[in-house]
Amino acid sequence: MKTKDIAIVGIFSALAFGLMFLEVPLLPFVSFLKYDPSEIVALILAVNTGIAQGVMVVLIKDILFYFAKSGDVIGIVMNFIAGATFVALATKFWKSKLISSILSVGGTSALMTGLNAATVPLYFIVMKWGSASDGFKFFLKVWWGILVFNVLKFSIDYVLSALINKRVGSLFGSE
Ligand code: RBF
Repeated sequence: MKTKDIAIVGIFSALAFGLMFLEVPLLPFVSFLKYDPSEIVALILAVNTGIAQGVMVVLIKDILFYFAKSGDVIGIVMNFIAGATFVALATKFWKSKLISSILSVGGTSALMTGLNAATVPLYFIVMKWGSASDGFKFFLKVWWGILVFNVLKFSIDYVLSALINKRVGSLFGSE
């Protein structure tokens, strides 16, 4: 990465970090899942400069948010895996919006729903909500809600990123 790339990653990370405070739960029965628009900033940078820069923005805003607000390792790691996977898949196939949107939204949502089978039981123990088996039973009840949350979150991110990028993409000398 050149000096200019590092400066841009810094600016975009600061912006994404700020946006992460806007987190809202989309579905009341899985309120530990929260939507915030910070991945939009990472995806716009990624499609204009490269996947590595976008993933760096997701990583830096998550580390900052962990220390500034959340203090929750499981939540922040899940947020990073979801954001990095989404940005990488969407950017890799960005030339075809149909393929890119289906692969990134579908792939990230399937992966995250699968990972939740393990992290929800773990989260139950950490939060003292119950045993791992209570957590797994809860997962079996709400797995489709977790899937819907992810599809909603990343569909919103994808559409807004594509729309905003149409207007600001030229600032990077592309699109
Ligand atoms: N974020 C996602 O984008 N997709 C997920 O599937 C997802 N699963 C999570 C599971 C658990 C148990 C926790 C605690 C968080 C998860 N998150 C997920 C992150 C969450 O939505 C939020 O961004 C973080 O907790 C930071 O506040």
